[in-house]
Amino acid sequence: MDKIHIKGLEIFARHGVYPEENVLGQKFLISACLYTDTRKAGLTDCLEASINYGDVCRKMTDFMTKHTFSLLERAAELLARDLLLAYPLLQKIDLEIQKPWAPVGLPLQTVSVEISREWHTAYIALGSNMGDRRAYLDQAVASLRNHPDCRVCKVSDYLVTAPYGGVEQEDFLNGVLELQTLLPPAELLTALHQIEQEAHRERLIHWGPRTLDLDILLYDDRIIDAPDLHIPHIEMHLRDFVLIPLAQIAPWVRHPLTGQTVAQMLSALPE
Ligand code: PH2
Ligand code: MG
Ligand code: MG
Repeated sequence: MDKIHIKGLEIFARHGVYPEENVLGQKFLISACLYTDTRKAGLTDCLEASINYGDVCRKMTDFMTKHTFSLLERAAELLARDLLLAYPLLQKIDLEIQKPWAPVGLPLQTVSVEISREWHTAYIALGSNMGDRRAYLDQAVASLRNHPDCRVCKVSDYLVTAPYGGVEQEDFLNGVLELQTLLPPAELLTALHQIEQEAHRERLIHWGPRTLDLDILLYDDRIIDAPDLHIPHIEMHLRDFVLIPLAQIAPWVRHPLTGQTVAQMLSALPE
């Protein structure tokens, strides 16, 4: 992707672990690489088609002087997030904050923290087979829409499906949504669990009846096998109640392990 660089923006601010640092303040230097598609601005010469780096510098300066944090890590984390939320054309940022006068009592050139943060694309499966199923799914979509670090891009139609997996239970209402998120996978999972809790989800029977089930199907093209989180969802390619709604909103998306598109996985399902 194209990049806009800002190097060595000087800001006098009050971040630090030592109380003197919070009172006296010191110099900070910010460098950033802003990842954005500059093609349209390149063709039209219109500032509105790009990210105004002057504006970004002012925003960084305001942010750094308005707050006082102990850690450079904290300043970098929150500043990166602030910028990713403020500029719709900003896809990713590499951000470095230097503290050249760090009071460590030894002669150093500078210390710094550098981080990379970006918008990720995730597909989430929604299911309910207890109570007002539609209201539970709608509430889940609304909760994700209200989450500050998530943007819901597309929501499939909901469909009634027979229970899969052998447990005798009521029919499900299922759907899938596409999300842009700043949350890493484990934090996204925690956010989904919290929304399930708000729907009074109880984990009684494995694969049993539930008010609300939210599963991460895909997260960019990442492959994750942690004890409590498998991405892609291990059975997504076998489940019509996942593939039918997913094919409605993202038929061309590929399974990162098999390379098959959603449309191909759906047509490979037995009748
Ligand atoms: N979820 C399960 C088990 N079986 N069957 C249908 N039709 N829909 C589901 O969402 C579903 C299921 C475990 O998550
Ligand atoms: Mg599930
Ligand atoms: Mg689940």
